[in-house]
Amino acid sequence: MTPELMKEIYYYMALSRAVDDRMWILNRQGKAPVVYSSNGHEAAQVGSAFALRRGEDWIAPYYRDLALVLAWGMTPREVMLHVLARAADPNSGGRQMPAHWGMRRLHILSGGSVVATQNAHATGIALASKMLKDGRVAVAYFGEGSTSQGEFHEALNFAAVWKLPVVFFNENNGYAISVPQRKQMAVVDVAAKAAGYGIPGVIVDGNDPVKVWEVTRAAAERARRGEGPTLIEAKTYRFVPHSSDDDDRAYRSREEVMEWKKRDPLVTFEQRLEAEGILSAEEKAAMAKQIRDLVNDATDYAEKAALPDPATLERYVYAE
Ligand SMILES: Cc1ncc(C[n+]2csc(CCOP(=O)(O)OP(=O)(O)O)c2C)c(N)n1
Ligand SMILES: [Mg+2]
Repeated sequence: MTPELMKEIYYYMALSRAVDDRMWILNRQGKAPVVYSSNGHEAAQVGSAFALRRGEDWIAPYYRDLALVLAWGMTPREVMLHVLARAADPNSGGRQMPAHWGMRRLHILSGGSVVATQNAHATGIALASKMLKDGRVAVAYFGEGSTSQGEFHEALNFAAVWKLPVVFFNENNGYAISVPQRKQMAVVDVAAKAAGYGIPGVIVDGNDPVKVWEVTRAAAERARRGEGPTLIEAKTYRFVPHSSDDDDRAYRSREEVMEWKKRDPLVTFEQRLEAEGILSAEEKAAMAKQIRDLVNDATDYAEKAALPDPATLERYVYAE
């Protein structure tokens, strides 16, 4: 990976953390109804995004994927319009629940709230790509808890049999809201589930964006060669509660959170870039200022934007 790409990945990780932090403030101010955070998952999401053809391939994200959609090309303004449910929200015109990402322009598939369904959707898109021979790869993102759902298994099986150009990207943070992984499944690694479908299952340190980039690139290349899907398991951790409606003190110790915090991907990657002479103090400061300005601009822009007109309430619900 070139130093330029490392810096770009770092930039998007830092941008996401800053947008994320602002979303929580807006929530606590009573302005954003509910917040789902990618805080802690940035390396997995941004590292994988840059291994794909951003805006050209298809992604089927889930609610945890703020850093992913930012790295994919959604602007902070567009994110904030969604977070504050404004009429101009390009994801859904302020109609979907927050963190339900979807943009036709960027090939981000609109998802449902039912976890794991995006695996089946991405598999369907990959089947279309195979029929159209358009060379695109579809990537589904999902938590480890959702791999207990039927759609996960149906999607892997179908995609494997048909050798579809799809990548199943698991962000394993060890919890499904309050349920720890050991109560969710009897295997230690989600990647082990790939064997049941005859496809490769790859485990990667989800807090290292370079390693994530490498395995995602390999999986995308394999998919484009027509050799079929790969299941990637990026092991990571979320540092904040499941959502702004959750209190994680009820189910995990502060000691455990602090232990993982030592491996905060944003901090460790920054330290690495500095140690390797890739990111200077001046560049870091300039980036921080650029990000601060962008987040402030996006917040002001979205706060001033109009809410959806109540007269349009039934639009997209009933045929017109
Ligand atoms: C089929 C289904 N069951 C339950 C829920 C409620 N729910 C929303 S998120 C979530 C936890 C999912 O955990 P995981 O897949 O590990 O993702 P994470 O939030 O940890 O990234 C649950 C149970 C749902 N949306 N869909
Ligand atoms: Mg989880």
